[in-house]
Amino acid sequence: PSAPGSAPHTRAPSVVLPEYSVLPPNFDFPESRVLIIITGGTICMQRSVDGYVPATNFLKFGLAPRPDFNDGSYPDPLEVVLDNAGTRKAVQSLRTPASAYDRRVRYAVHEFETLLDSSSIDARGWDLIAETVARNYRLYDGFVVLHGTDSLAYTSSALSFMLRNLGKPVILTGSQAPMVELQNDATDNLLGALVVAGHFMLPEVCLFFNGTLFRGNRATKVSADSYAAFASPNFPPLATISSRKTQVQWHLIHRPTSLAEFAVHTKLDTAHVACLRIFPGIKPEMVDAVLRLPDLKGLVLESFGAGNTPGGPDGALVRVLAEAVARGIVIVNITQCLAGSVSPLYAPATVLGRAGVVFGGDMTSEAALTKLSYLLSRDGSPEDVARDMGISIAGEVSESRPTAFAHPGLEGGTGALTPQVETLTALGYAVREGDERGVERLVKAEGRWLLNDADYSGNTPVHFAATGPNPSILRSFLKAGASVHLRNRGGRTPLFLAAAAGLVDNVRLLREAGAHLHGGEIRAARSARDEDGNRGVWEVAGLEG
Ligand code: ASN
Repeated sequence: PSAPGSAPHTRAPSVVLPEYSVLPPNFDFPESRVLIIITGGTICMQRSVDGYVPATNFLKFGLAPRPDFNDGSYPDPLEVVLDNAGTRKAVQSLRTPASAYDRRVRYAVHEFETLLDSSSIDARGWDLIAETVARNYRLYDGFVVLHGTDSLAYTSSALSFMLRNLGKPVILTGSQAPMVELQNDATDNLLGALVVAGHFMLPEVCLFFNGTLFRGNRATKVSADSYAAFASPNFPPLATISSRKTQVQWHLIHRPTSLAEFAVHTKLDTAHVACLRIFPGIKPEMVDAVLRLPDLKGLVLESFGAGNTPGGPDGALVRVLAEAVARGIVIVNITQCLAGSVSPLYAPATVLGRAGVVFGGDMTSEAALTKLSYLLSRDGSPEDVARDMGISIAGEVSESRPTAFAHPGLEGGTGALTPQVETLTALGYAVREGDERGVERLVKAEGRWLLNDADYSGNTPVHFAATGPNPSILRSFLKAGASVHLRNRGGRTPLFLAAAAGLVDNVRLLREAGAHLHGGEIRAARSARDEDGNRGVWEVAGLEG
């Protein structure tokens, strides 16, 4: 026994540390497929004796050596469709490491044959981008376009009109400093664009720069050298990035609300339009000379403030403009201010309106010019073009009507509870019962969030309706702008589920709205067709891939 007062000699109890095991490098995170289309621009430039020039093979020199763009798994090649004949080529693809949303982006690259400084892009270049998106539309979940910053806002505006009934994200980006420079903005811009295109089913042409996602036809270049090169003064950003998360403003997202398949409109008429900035003392003869250019069909007039031009004692300038309108030239009045709108607030603008000059609202110069080129390239009278200039096609001009639906999506992280879960469950029940009134009530109550929201299995209301008994419920969801491209956790789209359930009316409706079987689904669809008795339904669902 130890002597009283003396403590027995003991060893300090050992602390048991929990054992952590890191995820193996080949851990099976879900992945999205993105095609990067490279047109040129500073982002892919290298130094030459003449200054920066675009360099080919960006995947090899710019992306493969960087761990943030290449997790080292070198996955199987991805296919890219290259030409009008649909020739497919298997190209090396790379994977990003898992994102904050536990998802990897697997991407392939398609480079323009001639890489451009974007100051040299034209309508033919826009066609090449649009056609590449169209040919590869079914193979990828989203698209990133690398482009110089100089004319980036023109291209993003033009594409927003050319890509009709777009259901998937097309994200344009570039940089002020090339990727190969030690300090650059290229890495963050491209990574941000890839994450947006690979994670969020935004059916818009967007411009991503310096941590901010802009609507493509609302953006404008505001700095020749700052990393904050773009702004969208008349429309809030669609998303921003903070603490590794992308905060999407789903209520601002523009969605196609007609049931129509994705289609491309090419050959914008940039040859017969001009843009003219009013300045104090501008001579009416000067404006007249521009308006008498051979074959001129449209003019964007950058006026003062809320749409005003110099009056002059005899109103000569207004007369010159009115005469041009009478000759069939469409003149669009926009403000040369960075923000705000033209309106008949002051007499000079009102007089212009009376002379037949179209109010361009709060459109940017880039949006006005490309929209005019787009409208002039369709068959229509000057009156049709003038009327349509004032109507929003792709969210380029503010109208009082708000967007109907939004999508809280992944903000809470994968699997996170959203406040709408209970409503979503109730909605799923009403859809399965074919209860149209019940559905309407629920959507009205939570409309802004509900239609593109997903339950624990990743099923959206469109998934429910695709397998539901009432096609008119499905139709109402599609007309309200719900996406047909969202895949559930099993990788299935609403179209696949409808075909598997043999519901041919639902299949037809979904196809009408631009749905198609996604890459991985096609093999499963083929074997289902060969096994079950519903062969016809699978053919309607489209197995051509
Ligand atoms: N001149 C370059 C271009 O637009 C400018 C840039 O990308 N930062 O191609």
